[in-house]
Amino acid sequence: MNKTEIAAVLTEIGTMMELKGENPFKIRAYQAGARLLETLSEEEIATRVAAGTLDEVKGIGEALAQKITELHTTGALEFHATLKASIPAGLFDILSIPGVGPKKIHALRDQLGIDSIAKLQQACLDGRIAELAGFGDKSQEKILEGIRNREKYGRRHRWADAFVVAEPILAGLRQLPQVLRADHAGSLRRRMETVGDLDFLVATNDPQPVTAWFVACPGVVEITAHGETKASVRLASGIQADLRLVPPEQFIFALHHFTGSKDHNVAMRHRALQRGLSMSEWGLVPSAGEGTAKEKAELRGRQTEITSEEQLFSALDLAFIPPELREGLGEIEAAESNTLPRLVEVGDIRGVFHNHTTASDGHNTLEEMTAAAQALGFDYLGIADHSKSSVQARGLTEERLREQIAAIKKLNAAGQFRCHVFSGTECDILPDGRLDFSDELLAELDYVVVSVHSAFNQGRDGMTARIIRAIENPQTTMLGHLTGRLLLEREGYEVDTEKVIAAAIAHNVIIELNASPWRLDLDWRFWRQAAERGLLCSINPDAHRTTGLADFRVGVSAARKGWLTPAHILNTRPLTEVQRWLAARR
Ligand code: DGT
Ligand code: CA
Ligand code: CA
Ligand code: ZN
Repeated sequence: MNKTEIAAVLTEIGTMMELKGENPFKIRAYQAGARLLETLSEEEIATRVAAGTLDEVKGIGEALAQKITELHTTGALEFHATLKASIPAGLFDILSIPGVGPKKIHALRDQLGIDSIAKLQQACLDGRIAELAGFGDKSQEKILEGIRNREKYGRRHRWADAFVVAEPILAGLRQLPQVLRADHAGSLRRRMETVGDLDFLVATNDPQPVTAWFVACPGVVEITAHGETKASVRLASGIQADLRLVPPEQFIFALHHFTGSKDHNVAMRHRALQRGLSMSEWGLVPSAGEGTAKEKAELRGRQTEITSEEQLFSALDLAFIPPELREGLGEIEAAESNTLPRLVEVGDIRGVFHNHTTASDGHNTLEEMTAAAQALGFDYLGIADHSKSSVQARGLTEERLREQIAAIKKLNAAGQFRCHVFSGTECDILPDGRLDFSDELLAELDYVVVSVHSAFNQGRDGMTARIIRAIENPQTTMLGHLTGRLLLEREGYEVDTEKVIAAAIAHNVIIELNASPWRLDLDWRFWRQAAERGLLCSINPDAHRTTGLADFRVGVSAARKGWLTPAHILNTRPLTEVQRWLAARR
């Protein structure tokens, strides 16, 4: 196991001990041990495990050292497995509700015998939670809302979660000898931020073995339909998946149809009708009663020539519309006049801002993050650890930030990495709109991301004024996760997004497209108009570990849905241009 995986096990042990109401000192030892471990490099951990010197690290006792060693060498820990088996599954379910941590869950179980979400909901409805010490009316209401959201959100999945499930299934389908072509369709292909179910489409002349493979593929827990040309399953992750099978000459029409969206399809069919054609998942044929028999025969002949979506769009006198744009929001008009944007692509991104290290709540060191950024081919990496008010994220004090600035200077000067590192901060926007660090300190940085992490309930006007005040600060370079939403977990706070966008444009401040699959904030629906009005975007992975850097790709998908081109995005620019742009802002 690597250090991040080991740390996750230690943290989970701490959580489970808290659920059981065990000794707080012991609990803290595991939590602190997990954090400490992550500040060490992988090499140091490996060396110390081999030499048996882990317990010489301050904060790692003998018992902890032994457990880390067991995890590092065997990848498992009996103590952890036994502990997990002793806890009712319902308690873990309750953990997924915002606002109820392990300590509170222990109290709920201890005092009211609650060990499932159903019992918790009933206790809230009876008003029994409000009466408990440490809870009250407000937290009872919040728990109820959390349970309701869980039901509402439960039917959908974040895009990235759906994608990792879908990829191996598509790869498996493509390997079957009977499968001539296969692709994703639906919201996954359109790169919606959340996905209801997966849609697969296959071209084949021999469907039976393909459906047989699909309903038996790994992860299937239930077969909900199994017909000749269609099958549906439920997967272990809770995701449902549809497979449709068509003869090869229908593939492109079906792919277009099942990619959607419905609104896009309606507009396309309308356009086809205006041309005397009837468009469906089966094909593009002359509509009944129109055209001569010769014309119809000619069109049927042409249909067999349609083997790509480019050709399909072209048959309706349209430029190819990328799936991300097929939302019925003006893409057909733009394709008709050949004014579709040259959408940003993964390969356009030259570097990424807003990333965390072990200095705050990240899981990898500055050097590890830089090496990972370089391995992704980036020319630059922006570090932006939390500021001092974000205590729960171990935000940096002034002194520690100055140390980090010096460490980054040293790293750049050493020439160990080709990838340049920018010194930044993710500076808290305080409840009154002031920033968490002084102007003098902020001026020492290459760039400043400002974000709201506290006092979410100020109301629309209060929050809008607060954020705009932060935007007006001359030290601010970019605004982080504008609404604070966590997809399928928490709605954003109330804020007048349009006003904030206008203020950012007026003050030449960037708004980030936070590329974390949990956030994708600012939402793609705002970007087209905002960019037209002059807003500059930065696609920021908000990475908290080396693997999180790759999330920039999810951000590129959202940017594409927002009609953004490379010119709208700071981090498509080469290093020297970015340096010049940032310097001009300081
Ligand atoms: P989802 O699964 O809720 O995230 O969204 P989609 O877009 O994947 O929807 P889904 O799985 O129900 O259907 C896939 C596509 O098939 C959809 O985007 C468009 C097409 N489609 C399905 N039903 C209809 C329909 O009744 N009318 C039209 N025009 N298209 C449909
Ligand atoms: Ca779907
Ligand atoms: Ca579907
Ligand atoms: Zn943040």
